Amino acid sequence: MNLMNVDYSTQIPNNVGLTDDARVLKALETWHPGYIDWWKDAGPEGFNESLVYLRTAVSVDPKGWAKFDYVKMPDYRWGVLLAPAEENRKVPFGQAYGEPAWQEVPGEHRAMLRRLIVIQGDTEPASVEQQRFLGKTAPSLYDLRNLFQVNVEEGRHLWAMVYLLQKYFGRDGREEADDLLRRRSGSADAPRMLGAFNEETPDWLSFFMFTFFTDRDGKMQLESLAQSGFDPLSRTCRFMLTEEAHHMFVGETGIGRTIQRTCEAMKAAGIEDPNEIAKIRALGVIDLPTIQKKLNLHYSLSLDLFGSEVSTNAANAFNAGIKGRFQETKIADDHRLTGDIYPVLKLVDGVIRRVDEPALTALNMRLRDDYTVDCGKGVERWNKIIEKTGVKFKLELPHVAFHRQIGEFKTVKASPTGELLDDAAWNKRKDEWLPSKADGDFIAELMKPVSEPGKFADWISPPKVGIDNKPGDFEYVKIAE
Ligand code: BYC
Ligand code: FE
Ligand code: FE
Repeated sequence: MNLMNVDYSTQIPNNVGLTDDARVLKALETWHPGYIDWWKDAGPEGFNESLVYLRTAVSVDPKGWAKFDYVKMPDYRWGVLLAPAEENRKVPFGQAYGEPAWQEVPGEHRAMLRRLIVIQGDTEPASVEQQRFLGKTAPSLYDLRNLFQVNVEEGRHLWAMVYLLQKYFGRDGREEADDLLRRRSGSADAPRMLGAFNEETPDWLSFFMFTFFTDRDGKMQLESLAQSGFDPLSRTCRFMLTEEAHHMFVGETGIGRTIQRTCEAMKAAGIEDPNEIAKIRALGVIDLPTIQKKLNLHYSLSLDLFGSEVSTNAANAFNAGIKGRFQETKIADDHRLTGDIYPVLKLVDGVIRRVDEPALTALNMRLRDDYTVDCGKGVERWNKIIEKTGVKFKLELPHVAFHRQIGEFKTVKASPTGELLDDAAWNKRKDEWLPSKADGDFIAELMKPVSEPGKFADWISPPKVGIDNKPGDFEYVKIAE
């Protein structure tokens, strides 16, 4: 079989030869009903009978891997897809640098590898759970379809990790696979593993921020795992990254269209000052300072996903050849990092300072820095949209010490510019920097569903082009009554 193409003859579409792997096929088929139960219990509420115009992977050929068609979401063909094997691939970093990549789990790194795969797997269904109710308030059928596309693909990412667990981790892999369906975002007794995945995604502005900032953490983490010396993980993550691009597109264009609409409404009403919040809100659009607050929230929550700036876990994973750096193979150094240093922002005697740390323990910080650069480019593109309308306002990423729950700055309070504050000063000003209850109520009021083909809610501009080049009035979702 050509492993570029996907085998649809089994219940679980795949390009990993499941027809010849009875044990794993059986394990996945046994897991499948629980997954469908999870989807119905925790996935998009109220749309399981609707026909959604979705893309499904039919190949892993970068030149043409997807087809578009109407499907009911529970019938979506969630599959196990690995990017093509790279011939003679070598472990690209760590102590085993240059040795042939592993096709089986190295015994001594089994626990670490399992933990990373489980954490990665846990985030995927968590995001679907967080986005469960958004379908009820979608600003258009186009946006509704994009939400569902993201949701089914996050579901597929769970399948991707569950395949690795079932194939390579025997009995404990099976137990972990079951636990991935048992935990729930925000649950008191069985929460999801990482902080940001237990937060709410209450409205569409949050959804767009989440897909811009949190899916981008996904991109960075997948990029580092795609470097893994454990080849099946590398190939799995490489294909997931192909899908991830669309998730970040949804976030970036969603915010871009919101900004566009706000600025146009301000101009049309002759409002020059972006801080005339009441007047701007009266136009039925979201004022830019509130968008900045949402940005502050989602960026800071996502920074927490990188773990501590200084981490022996990160050093161990790198030494072991399990988790590399962003674009590891493009970096010109010895890929072992013994003796190297990296500057880390730390809190030293109550002051934020850059301190040289061993590069190996500073890997989380390095990945987070790469992430910040990537986020910054998107923010620049948003600012271009504002600038073009003539409105005087600039969105900015807050300082990394702002509003942190994990790492160096979790014990202090800092303003978005990185000024350290006492509790009293923080409490007095935090509503200027993070969405307040009143901001949430205002946004919630705007969230009225629009389900007529080609129509959009008043707070957001239409997209420039349709999905799969469809015309503006295309019926992306045929909603079942
Ligand atoms: N919340 O050495 P440390 C995605 C724990 S998103 C709660 O600082 P390490 C997606 C940590 O477990 C990408 N706990 O950190 C996006 C450890 O506990 P133990 C998901 C946290 O291990 C949108 C302790 O604190 N993938 O795909 O170097 C939609 C000290 O840890 C948190 C991955 O994250 C937290 N935020 O790095 C859908 C990749 N942070 O061991 C999907 C896999 C840390 O002492 N995961 N802790 O009990 C990893 O690479 C690493 O586990 C982390 C943490 C980067 C997350
Ligand atoms: Fe994902
Ligand atoms: Fe994603």
